[in-house]
Amino acid sequence: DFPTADSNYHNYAEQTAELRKIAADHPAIASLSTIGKSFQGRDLWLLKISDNVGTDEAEPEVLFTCQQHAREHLTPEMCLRIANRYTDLYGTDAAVTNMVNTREIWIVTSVNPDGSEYDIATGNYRSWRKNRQGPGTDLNRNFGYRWGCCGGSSGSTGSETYRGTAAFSAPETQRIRDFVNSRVVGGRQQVTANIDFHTFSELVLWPFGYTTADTAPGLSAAEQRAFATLGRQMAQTNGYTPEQASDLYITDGTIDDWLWGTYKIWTYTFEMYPRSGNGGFYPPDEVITRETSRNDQAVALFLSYADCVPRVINGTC
Ligand code: 0X9
Ligand code: CA
Ligand code: CA
Ligand code: CA
Ligand code: ZN
Repeated sequence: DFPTADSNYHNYAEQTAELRKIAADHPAIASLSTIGKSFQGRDLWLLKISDNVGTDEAEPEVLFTCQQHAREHLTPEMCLRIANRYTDLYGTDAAVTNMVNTREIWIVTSVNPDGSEYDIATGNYRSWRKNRQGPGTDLNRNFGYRWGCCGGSSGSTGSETYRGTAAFSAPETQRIRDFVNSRVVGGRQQVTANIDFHTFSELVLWPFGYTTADTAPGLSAAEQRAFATLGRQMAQTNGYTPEQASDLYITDGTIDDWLWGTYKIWTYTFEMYPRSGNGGFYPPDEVITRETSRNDQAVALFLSYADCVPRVINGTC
């Protein structure tokens, strides 16, 4: 489990219990299901939050994903904070109520529960990043858009950025792919927007990661401007640095390139606290509330534009 000093972090069983409690306490607006199982057979939980939660309504769908990377334990806390806020504050906070009534919010609190449980199993952190399939695959290099194209991942099994044997060779990325594919209804992708939470460096990143070019096939200058404008506005609220993903370093096979490249889902990667420093993956549990609440406004702004992100540059949808 987590070291005693960090016991306020939620391990997998505690995340599961918290999600069940949220759904049980708010049955009209929250419902818990699973998108399938991890390599080792853990459920990948999916919480839906919306008014008339049992009905698939014609509302923009927004997906929040956390903990692709095992050791990034602050990120499931971020997803749980969103889940708690958008249920507990329903009916009292006007902005929350409005978003719950007009969006369908999907939350996956841990994409990589096998890796995260492995990371804490001995009571001493292991700095584990990948999933637990064989040598471990970096889930954020295993998605099937320009997989392995551009030197942004590794073919070596021992590498921290091992891309796997094929695109979507990891059960966990398959489950995300199948869920997102399942949201094509009447020929139209219902998910309009995603934030994928990571740690660390305090960044707001937008596509593409596979190329340093600002625009590319499937990413027009106007779309790039919308990405950058909303990215900068969100970064204004949390003090993160906004930039294109490839400004950090080239990556290929990441979730954001796949979501945008395949479906034009407006997707951002947030790299949370801290900005830098040793022990960056393991901030003490005392910072959880401060560093997750730091993103409340950015999340609210993001949700408010989920009906039409180009609106941020006076564009239309
Ligand atoms: O390398 C990653 O996957 C992310 N950094 S982390 O330290 N959390 O592992 C950064 C990914 C940035 N690139 C894209 N999002 N495309
Ligand atoms: Ca502590
Ligand atoms: Ca609804
Ligand atoms: Ca819907
Ligand atoms: Zn990460």
